[in-house]
Amino acid sequence: MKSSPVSLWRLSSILLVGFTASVAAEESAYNMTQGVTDISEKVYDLHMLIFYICCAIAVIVFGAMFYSMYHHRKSKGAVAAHFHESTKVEVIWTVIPIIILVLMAIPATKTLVAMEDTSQSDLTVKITGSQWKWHYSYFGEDVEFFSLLATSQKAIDGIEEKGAHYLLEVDNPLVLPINRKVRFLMTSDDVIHSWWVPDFAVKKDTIPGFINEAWTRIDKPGVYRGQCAELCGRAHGFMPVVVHAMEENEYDEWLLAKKAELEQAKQEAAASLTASLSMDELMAIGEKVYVDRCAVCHQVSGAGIPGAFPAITGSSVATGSVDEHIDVVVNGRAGTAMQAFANQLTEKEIAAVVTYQRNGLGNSVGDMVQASDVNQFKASKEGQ
Ligand code: HEC
Ligand SMILES: [Cu+2]
Repeated sequence: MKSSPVSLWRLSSILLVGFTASVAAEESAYNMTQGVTDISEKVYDLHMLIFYICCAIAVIVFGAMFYSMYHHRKSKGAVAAHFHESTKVEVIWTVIPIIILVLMAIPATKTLVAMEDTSQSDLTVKITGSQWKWHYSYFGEDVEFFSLLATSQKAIDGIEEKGAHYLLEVDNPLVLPINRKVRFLMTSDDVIHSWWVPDFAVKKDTIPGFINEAWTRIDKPGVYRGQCAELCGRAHGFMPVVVHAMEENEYDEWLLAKKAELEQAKQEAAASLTASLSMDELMAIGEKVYVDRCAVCHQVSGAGIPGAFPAITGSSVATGSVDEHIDVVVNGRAGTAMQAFANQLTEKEIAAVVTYQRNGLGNSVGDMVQASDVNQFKASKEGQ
């Protein structure tokens, strides 16, 4: 029995070291990711360093504790000492932790300072959170778009099988070049969201009325996924972040193609202002827009959620004056979750979704709204 305390000590240290080593194993599912940027690497190293320091402290403190409890136990005839107020001990157990804390603060501060240094960036992307999607705008490039959840409602409801990237897939991912310093300017249209991509070690709140800065320089091409990390309302879990990191030349090509695509969409939208669509066409486009963009609040059936989101079925707006209906959709309702869709949807889409709300979802007003009506409405408001 004499060797017991020693083997106990040994056992506990073996257990701890074993646990630490397995947790530290590369890309363990239980550990932080090492990521694909210099900063994420630094954050990971910092995390591991602090973790090992904690482990060492735990081994020493618990080791001393268990050893004393075992070695000086009552059945062995140990008698408690009766000293207190030892200045020497108090100084030691104050000074040692202070030294440890200072030693930990040095690398932590270095990493934090590096994370905040957004200077000398090669490109700037403005990220705007809004319920419940992200908007990306490339500074000086005339490229901007919304990024919406791409997982189907059926998969969410469990009717369809859930894919590999369930709730972590979007229609338009943010595309970034590798090896270039990207500065992010982050803000929000409504409530506080947080743009988080673990692989970049970037996680920053987007706050209405404020602009926060962050940056990244990605080392490896790939698709990186993240989420909104700030509880932002009902569909908080449905606004993922997907970043497609490309080789630099690929990115340049993508940017050109995207510009051309957006330009073409603009021209089509302009052309559609004079086109007159049939009721069937309006309803078909309107239903798609409604399901994609409005149903998250007003529900696919149009029933809304009592107390939070008004029903469209039987709504006095959706069955009342067309102008007021267009007004709500174009300008939103200030101070509520009903956002202004003027810059999110084309005139054609607004016309279609308004028509759909008036003639679908249990309503049957019978009138049609064309893109030109929406355009006229906007023009009349501009003069005021
Ligand atoms: C983020 C949630 C949200 C989304 C998305 C949303 N709405 Fe709304 N909507 C609201 C809220 C909240 C109100 C009530 C505003 C108020 O209190 O005046 C509202 C009100 C309305 C009304 C007036 C209803 C009434 O009876 O007062 C219409 C019409 C409407 N929304 C149309 C749309 C359309 C069209 C879309 C999609 C393009 C859409 N909404 C998307 C939250 C939303
Ligand atoms: Cu959010």
